[in-house]
Amino acid sequence: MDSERIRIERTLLIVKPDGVDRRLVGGILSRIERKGYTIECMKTITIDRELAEKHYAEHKGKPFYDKLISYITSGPAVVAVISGEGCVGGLRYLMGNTDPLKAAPGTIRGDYATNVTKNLIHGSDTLENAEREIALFFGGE
Ligand code: D4T
Repeated sequence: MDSERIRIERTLLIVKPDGVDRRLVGGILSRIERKGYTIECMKTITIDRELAEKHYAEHKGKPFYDKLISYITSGPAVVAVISGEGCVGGLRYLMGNTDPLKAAPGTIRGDYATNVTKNLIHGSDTLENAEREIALFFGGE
């Protein structure tokens, strides 16, 4: 019934450089599509330092910040807008814990990663951040 439907949201997905390098893009996107979400648009880019610093502005000054920026700019990444019912939180569930060693089996990070920096995938954490990140990566397109 319509009243039980959760609202359609949009979120920003990044398959990070290790995911592209390890040829995991297709497998990750397949899980997201099987869940019922839609890939609205997608591109492969090498994220430059300026864009990385804007995206991760909230982490500036943290001990892992420099490593994070050099990793996310280290090679091609796949960036996509995903849509679907409750997909901001839903994609975060599919991704699993930020630290892949704590991510449950069956989640993307739980199944495919071991390292908190090389944790394969990013998904926006709130609706507000999703809109900000989509504008950052796809603004003007
Ligand atoms: P992202 O933003 O990449 O989707 O990751 P999360 O939303 O799951 O986690 P986050 O924002 O807290 O961390 C951003 C990014 O920093 C790396 N990181 C994080 C790290 O290298 N060491 C750490 O201790 C933490 C907390 C991993 C993801």
